[in-house]
Parts: sequence; C-alpha cells; structure tokens
Amino acid sequence: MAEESNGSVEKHLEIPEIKFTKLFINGSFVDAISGNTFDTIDPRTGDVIAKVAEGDKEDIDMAVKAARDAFDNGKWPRMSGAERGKIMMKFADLVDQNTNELAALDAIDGGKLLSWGKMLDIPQSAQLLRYYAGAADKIHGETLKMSRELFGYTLLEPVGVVGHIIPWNFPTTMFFMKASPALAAGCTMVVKPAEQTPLSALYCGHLAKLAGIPDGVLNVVTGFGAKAGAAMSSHMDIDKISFTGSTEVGRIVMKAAADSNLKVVSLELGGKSPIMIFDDADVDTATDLALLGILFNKGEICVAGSRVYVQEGIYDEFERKIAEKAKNWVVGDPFDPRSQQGPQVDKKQFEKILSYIEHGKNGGATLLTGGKAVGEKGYYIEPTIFTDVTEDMVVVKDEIFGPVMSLMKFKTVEEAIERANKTRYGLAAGIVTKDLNIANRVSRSIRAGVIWVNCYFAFDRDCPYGGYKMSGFGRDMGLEALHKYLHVKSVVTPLYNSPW
Ligand code: TXE
Repeated sequence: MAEESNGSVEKHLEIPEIKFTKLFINGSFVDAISGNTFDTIDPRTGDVIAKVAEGDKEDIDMAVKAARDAFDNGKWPRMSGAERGKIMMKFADLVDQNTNELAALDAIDGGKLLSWGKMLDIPQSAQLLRYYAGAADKIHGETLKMSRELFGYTLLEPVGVVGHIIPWNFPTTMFFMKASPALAAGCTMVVKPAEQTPLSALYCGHLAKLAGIPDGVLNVVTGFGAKAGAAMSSHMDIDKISFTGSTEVGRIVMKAAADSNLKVVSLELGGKSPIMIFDDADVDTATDLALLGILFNKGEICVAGSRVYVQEGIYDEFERKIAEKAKNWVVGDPFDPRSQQGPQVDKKQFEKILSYIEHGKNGGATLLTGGKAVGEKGYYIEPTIFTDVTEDMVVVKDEIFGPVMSLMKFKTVEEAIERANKTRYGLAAGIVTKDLNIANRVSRSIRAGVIWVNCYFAFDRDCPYGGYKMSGFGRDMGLEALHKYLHVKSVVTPLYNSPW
C-alpha cells in the first residue's frame, strides 16, 4: 500500500476563507435568479465547504446580455491592444499577489496539492495572462498579393461573446488558459466553472474587477453542466464556445451549437496517452518520468501518461523499480507539504476509478501495485499499476482519469508505434530514448497533439496543445489559441480608382 502522510496536518493548514459564492455578472456579485444554491464539497472529507449560487438558463441569459452589451457598446473590443495588455498585466500581478488564496481554494475544492498550486498552477496562470497581454498589441492581418489591380488586406477581429465551459482538474489555470487569449483578442465572455470547483473562478472574477477589466467583459456563472452549461452551448447570442471536458459532453456541446446559431466550437477532450520507453533509456530516470506521468494531479489530467510501453531489454528492471517507487509514493492531505498525491475530486470520480480497477482485475489484468482506496475518509486512491494488459481491455482503452497505469512490454519500434496509436484519442505522447533517429521517427508517427521527448508535462505558455481524433480540435496556449478568438476579415478596394 502507498505510504500515507499521517503526520500532523493541522500545523500546515492554510484553509482559505470563502469570500465569494455568488454569480459574478456585469461587475457585481449577485444571487441566482431562482435563489438556488448547491453545495461544494471538500474531497478530503466529503464535507460541505460552502453553498454556491446555482446559475441556470435565466442567469446565463443575464450574463450573456452583459457580455453582449460590453462587446457592442463597451470600450473593450475597441480599446487599443496596448491598453488591454496593460490591464491584463495588472490582473496578472493581482493573481501573483493572491497565490496563497487561489492555491488554497483549489486545494480545498479540488483536492489539488497546495504546494504544487503555489509553485505551478497559480504562477502559470499569471504567466498566461502576461503572455497574452504581450500579444494584445500585435494582433494584425496581412497585406494580400491580389491577382488583379486591387488592394487587399485582412483584419483580425474578436469573434464576439465567448462561452468558456471549463473542468475541475485545473480550476485556476484553466480559467486563465481560456480567458487570457480571449481578453487579448478583445472578446467579452461568460465563464462557467465545473460544479465541483466553483470557488477559485469566483475569486478570479473579483480580481478582474480590481484589475480594471470593465464590467460585463468577464462574467462568471457557477452551476451545473446540464443546466447552465447546456444553456451556453445552445445560446443564440454566444458566438463561440471553448470547451474542455469529457468526450461525451463535447459531443453534446457540438450538437447544441449546430442546432442553435452554429457558433464556433473548440473542444479539448479526453485522452489515453502513451509513453514509450526504449532499451537505451536510463531506467531510473524513465521510471520517475512514467510515475509522474500518471500520478501528477492524481491522474486527473487529460494528458496523463496512462499507457506505458517499455522495450523488452529493460522491462523487468523497469517493472521492479517502478513498483518500488509507487509503493513509497505519499498519498495524503493536499495541505500537507509532504503529500505527493491528494484526494480525487469527488465521490463520483473516486467510485468511477475504483470500478475501473475492479474491471481490470476481473478482466484478467495483474495488479502490480495499489488497487484500493486509502483511509476511511475522503476520496484517496493508491497509485495503481496493472500489468498483463492488452489494448483490447477496457482499462487500456478508456480514460480512467485517476492514478491508474497500464504497463506493457514491446519488442520493436514499429510495434511501439502501432500499439501507441491503437486508441480513439490523440492528445499527447512521451518518448524516452537517447537515439535521435527513434525520437524523430516516433514523433512523426504518433497521431497526437503534443509529443514530449525525454520529458513529460513540459507545458509552456508558448506551446500549443490540443487533440487529434476524439480528443477534440482547436488548440489552447501559444499564439494558436489567440486565433481561436479572432475572425479574419478581408478588405478589398481597387488600386487605381477604376470602377468595378
Ligand atoms: O466531465 P464533464 P465530468 C473526463 C474524465 C472524467 C470524465 C467525466 O475522463 O472522468 O470526463 O468528468 C460541463 N452541456 N474529463 O463529468 O461533464 C460541466 O459542468 C454543457 C476530461 O466532470 O464533461 C463542466 O463545467 N456543459 C477533462 C464541464 O462540462 C456541460 C477534464 C466538464 O464536465 C454539460 C474533465 C452539458 N450538457 C473531465 N454537462 C479534460 N479534457 O481535461 C457537463 N458540462
């Protein structure tokens, strides 16, 4: 069983005060029109943290109206890029100054490690804001080389009112991954955080106001997917939906967009990413990389390296070493700095992962490590590694979104490529080798949006990522993401005043 960090958590507690629980619409915190609220739950215990306003269709209508008004009549889309960038820089400074509060909100609401939140999620959020703030005054089209005596150029214009539907695994980072490029582009927006983790998004609404983002430009409506989320994807006055979540809901969002106003859609969906480790790899480094590849953020990350393929020459040593390391992995309270893995986000996710583990066991897979819940309280699960698995098994096919790895052996480069590609998903892949020829060949042969060679989770604000196949389409991060929020307009005029 994985080690538990059963030291005195109390002395490390940085439990946040919950200041914002109402909808943030047009620059004010307001109750839901229905007056309804829902409980947001602490995954460490299953206890209620706070009651949060439950937005529904009418609240989405109100938020969209505020965003539409800010787009059509407000100054944000017409403000110079430099000016927008200046406000976004201030927003970034405020995010930095509120690192502890935001990291603590994501820890209590989503079970994320406080230490990682402070080190990664929140600083990365501020960096995303700064990156796109720097791009805001560099958005320009092209002069066209027309085939006749015409002068033509393109303008890049904001798409309009954007709906961001975001998941619970990176609540703050995902908020800024979506909002920052849209703000830089000059769009106005409604953000709907996941019902499991509404708290940091509301806090970000408060920071937006402090930074000077004009009222109505950035609205936050908390609520459930089937109500508030559905009202967004079928809204007639939202111009674009940027969605991150499950493949099943991605399909529903796309259908709703098609059945309403044909709004532009981008989808970042599930994954089942392979990490391929070749015979020439350093086994210690490779085991560390593969373990973090599945256990980072308790496996609740769309690019988790959940299928690990190891070449036969080093397989036995790899299996022995990774099992040893997994057993020493510290599962515990996300506020305890010694913890390496917190609780799964909620009961539903916890039960889903355990049922996949049962399925694996019953289907003939061998448990190398883990396989059980940790402790009596909360939603903690042991780091779990299955061996004796094949690509036709459910545990290898489905996205489990938890600390569950499938470990497999392969013989040749061709076999690794073929088996790695045997998935309906295509989000990421890892390659571990010193051989440049193998690295180059495999990088080009895997159908996935990001390939990490001798590293994993090497995210960078300048590096676009997103899916192939059923992992969706459209890219977050990098300048690519900026273009998701821009329309291209062509302007053409005769060169020599000739009538046309
Ligand atoms: O996702 P949902 P869930 C995967 C992962 C996980 C599974 C289920 O495998 O186990 O999805 O998680 C909103 N119309 N990922 O159920 O439901 C919802 O409120 C419009 C991968 O939490 O897709 C939330 O804001 N919106 C993933 C968001 O969609 C709807 C991250 C995501 O929730 C809606 C999360 C509807 N009908 C889960 N129904 C990744 N790619 O990183 C729900 N929503």
